[in-house]
Amino acid sequence: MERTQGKGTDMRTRKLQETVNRLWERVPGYRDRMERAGIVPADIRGVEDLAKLPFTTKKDLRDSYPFGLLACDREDLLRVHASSGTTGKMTIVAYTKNDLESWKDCMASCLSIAGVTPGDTLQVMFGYGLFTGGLGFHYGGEHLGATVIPSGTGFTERQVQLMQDLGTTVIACTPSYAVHLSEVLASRNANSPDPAHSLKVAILGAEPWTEALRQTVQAGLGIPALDIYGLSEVMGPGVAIECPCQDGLHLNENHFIAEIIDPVTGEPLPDGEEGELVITTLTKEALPLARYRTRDLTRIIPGKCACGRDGTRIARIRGRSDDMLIIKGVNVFPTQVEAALGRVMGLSMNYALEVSEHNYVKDLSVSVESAAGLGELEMERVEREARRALYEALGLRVNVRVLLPGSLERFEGKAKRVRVASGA
Ligand code: DLL
Repeated sequence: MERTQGKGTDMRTRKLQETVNRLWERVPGYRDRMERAGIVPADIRGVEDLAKLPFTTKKDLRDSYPFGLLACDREDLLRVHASSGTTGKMTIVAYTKNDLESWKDCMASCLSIAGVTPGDTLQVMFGYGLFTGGLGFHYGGEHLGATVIPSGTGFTERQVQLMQDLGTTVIACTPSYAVHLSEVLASRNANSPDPAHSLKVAILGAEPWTEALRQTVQAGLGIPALDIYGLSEVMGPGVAIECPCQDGLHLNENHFIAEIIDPVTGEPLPDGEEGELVITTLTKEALPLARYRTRDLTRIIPGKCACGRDGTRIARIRGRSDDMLIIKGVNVFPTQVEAALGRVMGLSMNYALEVSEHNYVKDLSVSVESAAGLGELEMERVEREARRALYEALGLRVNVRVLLPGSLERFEGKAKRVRVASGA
């Protein structure tokens, strides 16, 4: 099958060559790797030559902490962000003035694809600070001409109050927080005014989520929920977003090239096949990245979207390759568990996974809250059905506990769904 990246325009070719030249001239570590691969910038004549370039990995960023991969003068930096990561050191990412302009453009264009227009009121419920979510949405929203409410994470009652009093039309947060928000809204007195009365769309991202979770959020809030993707290493939110067709995320092609590779061999895969997403930046000055291995698993969706856009589209992210659990030889992604639970009537989308180990054999336990108001018999029924749905989805027997609503922890930022018992 033809690969979408072959569609590179002259403009993209020029930007790619500028990026490769910049890396060659200003980032000794990357130049070394190009030399070891036996290539020079002139070998990259277009997007079709991309695969000649060496990959960049998270480890490269970590090893060069904080500024070893900088491709601009230190005094040209206007801002830094950081990704904490679950293992090891933080990764610092940095932006020049032009980088911040590009980011604003990317985010404004994403918001516009999602149907946000000047005059909308955007409530940003992502964390402000080193995390890129809050400030990414903030400046993108202002750039588009929206009224931005920088409410940040948590304080759900206050979020609801702001939403009601200021007539919020667009909310941005993690999918798991959107579930929590819809629960809080549902628990309010039915006779009081609906705080979500002005909402028209929810833009959700920063963690993997499924179609089942989308349905829960959409039913709870009564508005479409669209998926936005990004990562701090590459920029932050704004790399790709769904349009109202909800059929894959449109890549911001003025700024990025996407490839899908086999995570084991590193070989490029054709459109339609799932593998690891690799991103090359086209406009970044402070931290340009050639073939950055995101470890996120997805595929390029061939063909044109029903909205008419014909650029690169990626499917929703299934998870990170390092989120994959191996239980009794079976590969399990948390999103598979979420999708299976979503098929059982009477369950909520609040769940947690625990991995334990006895005699070198790993076991998976899933705890999930029921929907409100189930009797004892119904609790037993949903538990049986959840066990069966998980067995069918994973081919694995899983311990299941159905809990009363409100039993599990809620998260304001990225949900931490998996707990590994010590010793496992
Ligand atoms: O999560 C940036 C962001 C903020 C994206 C707000 C969307 C909305 P990091 O903290 O560096 O940056 O985490 C990046 O989060 O590699 C994915 O594994 C995951 N991720 C981000 N968006 C999605 C999504 C921000 N829509 C890492 N679906 C990425 C699935 C996502 N996973």
